[in-house]
Amino acid sequence: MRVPTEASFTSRLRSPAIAARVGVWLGICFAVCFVTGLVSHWAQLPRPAVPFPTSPAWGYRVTQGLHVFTGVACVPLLLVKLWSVQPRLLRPLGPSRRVLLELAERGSIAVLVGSAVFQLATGLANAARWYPWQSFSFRTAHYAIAWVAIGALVLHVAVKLPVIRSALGADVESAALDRPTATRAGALSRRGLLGVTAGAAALALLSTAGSAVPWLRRVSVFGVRSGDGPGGVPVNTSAERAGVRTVAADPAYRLEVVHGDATVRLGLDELAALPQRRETLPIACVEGWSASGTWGGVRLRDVLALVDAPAGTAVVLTSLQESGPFRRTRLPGNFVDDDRTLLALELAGEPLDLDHGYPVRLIAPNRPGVLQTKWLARIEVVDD
Ligand SMILES: Nc1nc2c(c(=O)[nH]1)N[C@H]1C(S)=C(S)[C@@H](COP(=O)(O)O)O[C@H]1N2
Ligand SMILES: [Mo]
Repeated sequence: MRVPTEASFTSRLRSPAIAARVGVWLGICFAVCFVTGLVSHWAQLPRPAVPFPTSPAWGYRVTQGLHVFTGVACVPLLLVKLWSVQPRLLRPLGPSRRVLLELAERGSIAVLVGSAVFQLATGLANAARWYPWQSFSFRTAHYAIAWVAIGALVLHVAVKLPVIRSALGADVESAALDRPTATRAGALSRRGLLGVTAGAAALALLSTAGSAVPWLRRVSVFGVRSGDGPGGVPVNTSAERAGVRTVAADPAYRLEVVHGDATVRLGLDELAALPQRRETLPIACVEGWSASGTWGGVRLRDVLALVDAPAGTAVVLTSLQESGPFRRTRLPGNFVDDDRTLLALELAGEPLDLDHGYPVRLIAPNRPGVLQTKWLARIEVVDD
């Protein structure tokens, strides 16, 4: 078998004209994905140095939807981009005084490609709720590698700026920047390939975005979650899976509210006797899906007033669920103080379904779904 060299690739489509244009789209999707990813990381910090805002209530729904769906759109863009530059990666190293420079350039490309593939693969697996890894935390790894990817991307764009500018400045079919052997007409024109690539990215986006945008639901064949589920809100972990079926349905259930030495235990009747509120707030999962619900229940502040909790203090919420990463969360003071933060007892005018967190769940504005703790057992005021 002959090892291919740069010269063995003869299609005119593998050109800087394509690489630069697809690169711009990929760069835009990557940048949106990076920034919204930082927002998501911030939203999930238990003790953020700068408080994550509680408004707008739908903010995280939008940023996380954008994060996942632009990430999905990156997949076809990255594949076409890699295909268009593949011959260049096989180019022999130049004269010795340039070897170091070229090694640095190729090294940065290897880091960029490796980290981009890692981000897209782990992100997709997470959005599909497939967790093949046990040995590392998804969030930590995805966050760390994001910085590697964005750093390598900025370096890559800086190094390629002259080529990018000439390629974008010339007509897409211009041969001025082509490799000498890239002369064979492809099955498509370059415009045609760009059209197909944009179409594939749009299709990838539309096929998943319906899990957040109701009117797209019917075209979203790959949307992980749709609008079905009790009260029009999908179920993430069921009560069965969380192992709480029996404890959650126990008539002896009491919600424990603790502040220092003060403890109150509230049954469902006592919670129902407190002033009832109604708020329309979304569940916005880190996996990208989201759905709005009208929740009824009591204000968290009203319940904390029963144990004389001062304003601005954080609470730790613990679920009846005995294990699992989402069983305990910390709710920062600005979320505790927000009037819209509820201990929900109802969804869409019906008692909360067992799978949505019956008897009591947290629902707060602009909070990642993963932190909207279900099947609450205990709320403790903390001062650290
Ligand atoms: N105790 C507990 N609470 C939980 C979870 C869980 O697994 N256990 N899943 C979280 C996640 S990831 C999401 S997206 C929301 C989903 O709420 P829903 O199933 O009512 O839609 O609940 C959150 N609360
Ligand atoms: Mo989630």
